[in-house]
Amino acid sequence: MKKLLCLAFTLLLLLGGSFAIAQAEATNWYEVFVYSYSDSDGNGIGDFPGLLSKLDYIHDMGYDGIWLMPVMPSPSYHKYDVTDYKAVDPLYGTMADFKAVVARCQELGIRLIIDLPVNHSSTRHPWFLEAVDALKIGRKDHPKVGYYNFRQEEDKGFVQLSGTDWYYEEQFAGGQMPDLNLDNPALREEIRGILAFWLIDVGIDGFRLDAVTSFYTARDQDNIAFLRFMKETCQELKPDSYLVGECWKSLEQIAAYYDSGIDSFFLFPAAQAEGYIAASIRSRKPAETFVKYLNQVKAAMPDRTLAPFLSNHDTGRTVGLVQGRQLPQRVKFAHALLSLMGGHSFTYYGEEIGMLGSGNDPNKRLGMLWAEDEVTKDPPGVTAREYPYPGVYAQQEDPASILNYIKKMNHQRLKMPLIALGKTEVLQVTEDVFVLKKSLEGDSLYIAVNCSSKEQREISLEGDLVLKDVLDAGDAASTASKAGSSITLLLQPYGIGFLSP
Ligand SMILES: [Ca+2]
Ligand SMILES: [Ca+2]
Repeated sequence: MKKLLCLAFTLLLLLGGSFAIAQAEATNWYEVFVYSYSDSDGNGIGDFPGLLSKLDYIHDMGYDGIWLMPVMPSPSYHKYDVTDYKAVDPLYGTMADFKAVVARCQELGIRLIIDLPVNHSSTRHPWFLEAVDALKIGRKDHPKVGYYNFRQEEDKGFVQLSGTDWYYEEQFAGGQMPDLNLDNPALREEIRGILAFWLIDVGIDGFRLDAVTSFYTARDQDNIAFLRFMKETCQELKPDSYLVGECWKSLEQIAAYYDSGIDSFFLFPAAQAEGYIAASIRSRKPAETFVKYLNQVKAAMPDRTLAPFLSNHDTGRTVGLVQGRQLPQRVKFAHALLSLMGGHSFTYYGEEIGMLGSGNDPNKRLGMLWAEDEVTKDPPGVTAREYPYPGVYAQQEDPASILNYIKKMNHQRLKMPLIALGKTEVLQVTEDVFVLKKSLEGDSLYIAVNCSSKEQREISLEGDLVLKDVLDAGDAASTASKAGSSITLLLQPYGIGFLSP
């Protein structure tokens, strides 16, 4: 029996061999703000048990990775200023509640990463409080003073410590987030301990690294060196851990940061209103425009694992980017273009139901709309609150909803890993049609896309190809017919066909 099992396992390994890498990494990531996701105890604020109750939904939607915005104790609602790097905020629940989320993610095959803001701490972190107390009594050699960037002269980005002639670095306006001195050896040891705590003791799969270009202000090479330390440390602690960095910069700068060895960096140039995806959709030559951007990305970083996204907690949401209030098909197609960029795509919670968010930050972090009577309370400071499309439960019942489109798209990415992980080549492009070939280890997938919002398009491809699936934004289905050695697709407006040899 043991031998048989062993043989079956070997066969599985052999069969699965060509996608061994694909299965180990998540490609469909979902960003969750716990505060605004799901409330379990009726206080109106999202929490870990609430998130736990929605993990089956996330899994069912075809997401195989989750990024949680900061979960560590913090005085702010967004929690990007941490007071304890080895605990969870009691507002969200206990560590046991968090570990239940970790365990269920593991059962569902979902990779879980958390936000790690180590550019700065909270002013209320004990390290900072100890440092301040020490400086107030003239003890500038106190070990915790070395954890921060204190100096005695005024400078841009420095805030005066009240009652002293000392200033501390604070690069984010507000004075509540003092910059950590990442060169300090004792602090580096603390950080190693923090990474070990989460990866080993708690059992998560990695981190989203916040504000990586601010580690050392205007010193890219030092930032890259610190990121290399982070990657090497995580690798040592947990070889298959995953790190994704927030490098909110140009394509060329992002490409340079990949030299740190960090797995991925968010592809900011693809996101937001002026980004590749929204700009392509608004263009009069959408296919040409999108392909031009794909080629730019490929030229800048031919062998990197991309992390494209449309929107996140700091940006406007997709509905606003593509004037999608009245045009759900545009919202759907924006997500399809995101999916076709390749790599690990990141989708902000609520995008799958076409939530809206723009203006000040809290507006971009509204409660997830499950139903009219199931939504968390607004984060503090919200000035605009509008949900242009129905909630999750209503959209689940509607085959034409944005939610069901994204669900189908996510599952296509899981079934056809080449969409995310294949090397991309452009085979054809006209003003509003393009064909991509994605290849990996001898396998290939052809993807034909009609970027026209109104017209059907016919596309012929040579070779013995079979239509595997279609993705349509409207009611009519795209089709294919074979004639001799070629196949002709009839693609509906915004229709996509997937073919393989
Ligand atoms: Ca709650
Ligand atoms: Ca810094």
